[in-house]
Amino acid sequence: ELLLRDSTSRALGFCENRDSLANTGRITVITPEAAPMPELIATLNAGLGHCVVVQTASAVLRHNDEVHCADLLIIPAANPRDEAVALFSLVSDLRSRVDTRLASLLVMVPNGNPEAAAMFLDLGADDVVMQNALPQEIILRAKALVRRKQLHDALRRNLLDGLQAAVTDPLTGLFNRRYADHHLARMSEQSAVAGSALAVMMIDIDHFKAINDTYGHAAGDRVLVALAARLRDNLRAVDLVARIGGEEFLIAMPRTSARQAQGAADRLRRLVSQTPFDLGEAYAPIPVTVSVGVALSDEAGQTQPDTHLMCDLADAALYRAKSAGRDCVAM
Ligand code: GH3
Ligand code: MG
Ligand code: MG
Ligand code: MG
Repeated sequence: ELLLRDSTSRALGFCENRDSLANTGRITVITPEAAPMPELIATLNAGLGHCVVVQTASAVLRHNDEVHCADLLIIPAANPRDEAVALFSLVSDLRSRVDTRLASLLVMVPNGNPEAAAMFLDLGADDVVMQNALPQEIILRAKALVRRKQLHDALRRNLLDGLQAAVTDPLTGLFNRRYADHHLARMSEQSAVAGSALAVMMIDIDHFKAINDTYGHAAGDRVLVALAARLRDNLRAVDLVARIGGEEFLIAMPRTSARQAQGAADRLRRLVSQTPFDLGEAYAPIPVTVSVGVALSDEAGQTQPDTHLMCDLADAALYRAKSAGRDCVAM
């Protein structure tokens, strides 16, 4: 079955089906103009399975989302000179666009035109094949390029998953302590450059041991998850929120004055205490309070904030908030 689509049809159905196509890969032939190439398509479909899509070049460049799922883009040979020039710019466009730059790219070159072959490779084609090559050669090159793209995808996914796991607290999905240390150092550099103040808060749940003892450890975990979401949802995208201990959270807020930090800390404290945590039918809503310690960098911002010192100061402030009776903010 040949999927021939015009510039207005959508490729999404094709992409959703990607697992069933994984053996042969997702292959899109890009024609310089609207003309389909029955011989080439028949060759590819016979050798590769039923998975070849044809797109015109203008449609590919107009609709980003129609080709981003291709493993292999094949560009047939262009014989007239002006068409060849258009293909040079098509290839360099495909190489630079975010939705196509990771796809393998195979260009078919007019017979006896080694200059064009070199030019396409130089512009970023992964491989070239002469127009009069045997069908087996075209198929084998296409298969190798599909395998290479799928291997790259798998490696990239593993790498990204690993990076994500390395910076994330698995229970709450917040950043973990390791990432928080790293990110705080960057925030400190930025606040020194901008000459603005940085605020650091330590938030610790009050009598969390009693919550575990009363409702069970599983309920305690769900309180941690819900509280993490409540914090995250009520801060700016530029603010850092991390779970740095069992029931301890660190928040860092750039460009934040002492008054603003105090206000934010008290707003978060009330956000927790004013609405008990509803874990569903099995539990009565669980009342939770937190204590907050706040530290502020030198507001003049002349020197780079020492983030270790700021964390120690925020910890000391948290200790004072606990001593003052909990459910309060200390600076
Ligand atoms: P305080 O107001 O002084 O902070 O009292 P607290 O009970 O919160 O403090 P403490 O440090 O004595 O106890 C913290 C408790 O948090 C003890 C530990 O069992 C619990 N805890 C730590 N990590 C987790 C977790 O991941 N899940 C659950 N459910 N409990 C945890
Ligand atoms: Mg404690
Ligand atoms: Mg506690
Ligand atoms: Mg604690």
